[in-house]
Amino acid sequence: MTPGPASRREGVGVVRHYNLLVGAASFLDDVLAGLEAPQKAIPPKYFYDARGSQLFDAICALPEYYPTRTEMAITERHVDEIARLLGPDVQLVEFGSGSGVKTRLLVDRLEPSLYVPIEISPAVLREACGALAILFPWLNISAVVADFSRPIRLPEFVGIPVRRKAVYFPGSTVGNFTPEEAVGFLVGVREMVGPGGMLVIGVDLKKDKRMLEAAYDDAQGVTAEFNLNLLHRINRELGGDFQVKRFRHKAFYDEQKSRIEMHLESLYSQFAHVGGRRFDFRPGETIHTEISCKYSVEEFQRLAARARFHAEKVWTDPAGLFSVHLMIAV
Ligand code: AVI
Repeated sequence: MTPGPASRREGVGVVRHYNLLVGAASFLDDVLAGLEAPQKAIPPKYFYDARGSQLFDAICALPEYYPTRTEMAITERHVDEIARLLGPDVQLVEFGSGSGVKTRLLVDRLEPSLYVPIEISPAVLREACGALAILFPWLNISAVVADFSRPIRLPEFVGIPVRRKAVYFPGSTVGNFTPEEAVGFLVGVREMVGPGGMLVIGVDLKKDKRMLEAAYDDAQGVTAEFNLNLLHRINRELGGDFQVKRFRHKAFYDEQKSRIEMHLESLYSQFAHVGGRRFDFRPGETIHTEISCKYSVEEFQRLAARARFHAEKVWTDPAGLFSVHLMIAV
């Protein structure tokens, strides 16, 4: 371990790119398997092609979609404390880094010795890293294209002083896993950071059903476009022939399961072809595209404890809409 400079800003960073997507199940295989199931379903990771990522950024700016601005406000307010608790010479791994806008605040204060964004869309990752390298020329970046809904083994990043590994997982993306899947994911995070490693994670909180449903079915129809883009993507990339106008976006809050569900609902009796196969739809039949689980602070802490994360600190906004947790791997 060599001591870092007083401020990393004096140095010049290096940007490296790694692709761990090789060998992953293909879009076509997942779509075919999903459309053959009794409840048709497509994994939400396929939302994020270039168009889907743009639409997601537009969702984050919608008046109804409170999570992004609320989480940003919490982070802005407590970023100094977060940076102090994480300490110096941190290897900061971010899951689902997207456009990288949320990261800037933390990178600026923390000055990590290495920043490792993990993102499924290579184009989005490349653009985000380009922008970060301009803003923070001193920052070492090892950018990883990978699907974090499956276990990931990161390469060893040598030659950079690291006192602690930390994972940053903002946006309540953990809510897109079922609680059981979330525990499995957190076990993987724990193995990645090792004992004493940290996790800073954004978690959306339970609240009024109307507010939740508005956030996932906005008045401008951006979330509807985001959801329907999956069918356009299948048509574009897999030669599918979905008549997208014959489907509608459907989002509702299931209070029993404490989760938003998003579906694409067939408006008519119809069929579509993908990969040479025909898929039939009854009127009202849906393709399940996403869940977004909501937790109380205590529920999430109990869930993380199952993956042996100790809840060190939690911050929420005054209205109790969203939470940011700092957790330590025990
Ligand atoms: C990325 N994820 C946390 C978003 C959410 O709120 O579950 C995705 C999203 N889907 C519709 N709107 C936003």
